[in-house]
Amino acid sequence: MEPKQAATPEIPGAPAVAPPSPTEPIEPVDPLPAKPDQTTPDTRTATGAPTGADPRAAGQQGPWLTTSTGTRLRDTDHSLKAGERGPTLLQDHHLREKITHFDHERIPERVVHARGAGAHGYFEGYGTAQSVTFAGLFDEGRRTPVFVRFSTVLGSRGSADTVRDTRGFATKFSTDEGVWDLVGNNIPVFFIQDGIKFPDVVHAAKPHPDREIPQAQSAHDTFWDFVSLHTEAQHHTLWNMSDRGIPRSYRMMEGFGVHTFRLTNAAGETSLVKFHWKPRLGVHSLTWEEAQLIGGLDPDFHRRDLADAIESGAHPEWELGIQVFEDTDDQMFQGIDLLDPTKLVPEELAPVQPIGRMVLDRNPTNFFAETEQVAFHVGHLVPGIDVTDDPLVQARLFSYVDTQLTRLGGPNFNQIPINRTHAPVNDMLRDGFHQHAVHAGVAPYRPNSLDGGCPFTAGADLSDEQTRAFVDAARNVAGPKVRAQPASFDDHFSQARLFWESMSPVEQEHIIRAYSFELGKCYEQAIRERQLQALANIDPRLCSEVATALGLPAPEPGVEPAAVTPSPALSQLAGGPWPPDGRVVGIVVDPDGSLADVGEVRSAVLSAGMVPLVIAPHGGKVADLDVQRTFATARSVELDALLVAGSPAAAPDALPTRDAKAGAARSATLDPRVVLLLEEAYRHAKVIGAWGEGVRTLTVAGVPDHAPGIVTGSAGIGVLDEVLALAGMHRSWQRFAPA
Ligand code: HDD
Repeated sequence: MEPKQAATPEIPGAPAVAPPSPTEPIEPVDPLPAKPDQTTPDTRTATGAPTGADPRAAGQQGPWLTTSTGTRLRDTDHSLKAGERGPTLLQDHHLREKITHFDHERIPERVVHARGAGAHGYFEGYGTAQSVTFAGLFDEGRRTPVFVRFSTVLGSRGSADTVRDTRGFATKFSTDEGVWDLVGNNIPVFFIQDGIKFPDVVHAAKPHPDREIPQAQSAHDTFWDFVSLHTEAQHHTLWNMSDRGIPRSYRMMEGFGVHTFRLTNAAGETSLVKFHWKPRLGVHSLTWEEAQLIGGLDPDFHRRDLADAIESGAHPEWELGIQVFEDTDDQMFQGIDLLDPTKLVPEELAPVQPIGRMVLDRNPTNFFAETEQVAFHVGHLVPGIDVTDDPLVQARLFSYVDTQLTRLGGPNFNQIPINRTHAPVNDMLRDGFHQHAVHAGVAPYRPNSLDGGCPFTAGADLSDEQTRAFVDAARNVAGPKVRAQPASFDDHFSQARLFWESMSPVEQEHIIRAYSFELGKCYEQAIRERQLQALANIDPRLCSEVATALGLPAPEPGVEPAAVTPSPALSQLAGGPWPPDGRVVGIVVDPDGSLADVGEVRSAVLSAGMVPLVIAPHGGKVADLDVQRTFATARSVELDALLVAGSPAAAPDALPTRDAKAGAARSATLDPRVVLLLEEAYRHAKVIGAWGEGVRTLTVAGVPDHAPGIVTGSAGIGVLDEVLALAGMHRSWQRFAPA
């Protein structure tokens, strides 16, 4: 009989694939059955549950305390000793197992992005991406499970959430065709153009190696030494100095794939794209003072915010969109090099086209098992999505697998539950530390005839989702082997200027203050001066304002500031009002005053999808209201808006106020901690509402009742309605002093 030939894949531009040897079997069959003397262990989870049981329930089986091998135990509080007062015996295998396991509970933290928080959810395609990609996950209405991990970059696992830093935004899509990881950030550009410099930028940004300080921040000499010498980092650094570096919430951040990716459609045509996540709640930030205070008051602020929002049903949501570019030979778009990861493409030039949405609706059950062990990799791609020759992503393709080998202890990290694909796996990878699969058959190689030729390479019909394979989009590549970069990578300032010019005055003012703070923390004069030179090249006013704050002369620009057209989409103040979901509203009450309306207002806040926190002098209950915060535990930075329903008098142990004279007058009638709440909420331009006795509280605390964002009235619900309308803009921006 004539042997059958496997179909040769027809990939446009790709070299012909050699047909298999005529003697190689090509009909799919199962691997050879086990021999009569071979039995596979029962398929059970790591803790003894039959597979198929809910893996989340499999962590603990049965009611009894056992050893790790399931032997029931009678005592776990006393080690086995030679007499009650005698030494412990080496024989105590339970003691040794318990302590040994504990000794090895920690794994190395991620070298960057060590501090993070994760959540499960789903991605739903709109069916609008078909003209550019055949990847099935974008099909209309198709839901794909996702796991997202948000992170800071620089800090250790235990560092504070609200530091000034880039945020990681990594999404694992468990598609029917394999895992796709979109490992992005909340900033669309990167510090370096070539991945070979990643160790340099990270070493510069991490704490100084001699004293291991400062933790989780860029306000130190080595960071500014590097970015001022290495001016391609200036654009990303400017984003970090903007309010993007201190997000209000992970739920209120944009995400970016940063690199340009290459998509292939069912006709085999390719396009270049940039991925954008757009949060439904808008993009919002903390003020720098809030970020610093929260770092001490609640270092877990972002982690808590994400988990609380999901638990309360305020499920965070993003729309995924793409900017699409023609896949030209030069891979340029209107003078912007699409392979340069320090450049963005303004949305006004290439609109972001929505292709699906993502909802995060489930918190992890176990932080270590899921958020810590999740392993992202930019090379986890699915048919229809490919990378480009961007030299940054090329290096990343190596780094992510490599780092997991150490971090997760071997090459089988994709078998850890959180990393397991939802697609069938037949990979010919074998053995290694922590191998969980019991592979049958004798021929984990190709070609073979002993396992019936299995596994087979997949088909080339791009429209057949059941058989199609991942396609390396074919491109012509030619050139001398050099360590070099194109001249188009040499412009380091024009896009930084574009970003600066696109900011509103209040955002520009925040940027000036951020540079003034960070450079003010540097010790080396030469570094400050060099960074001022870089700022002069971005914008002379930015430079001179920061120079004034540092007490240094402002240098002349070394390059002619580029003429740029601002991109309004880059400002966080563009758009709105935004939905208030999951925002936190404090309600100050006076147990001895009128509590009329408070219950009704609290319910209305809840109905609006927000979180009401009743704040009172003491815990427990005030009338029939549960108290969530006392004056000792409440701080305005936790709140998005503040309502004042009463005028609580000073308690005997109230804290002294800053201004002794004014303080004495106020504290006679008002608790100074309420004054502090109001002062801070006012300074941070939060919406404040008051009714009844609360109006007097504002007056006594010195809050101007006609200022923008201050709402007063006689009835709580009327005040609340106005407060909610204003809170949709995040802050009362007019209250910040104009620049
Ligand atoms: Fe990276 C982690 C994002 C450049 C090497 N990176 C990591 C994470 C995110 C990013 C979000 C955390 C993933 C998680 O939550 O587990 N990285 C980026 C972006 C980059 C980028 C958006 C540029 C566009 N990264 C980059 C380069 C290299 C790395 C150029 C190395 C050549 N990144 C790593 C890493 C990490 C990592 C060392 C640490 C932990 C991990 O991978 O799993 O391999």
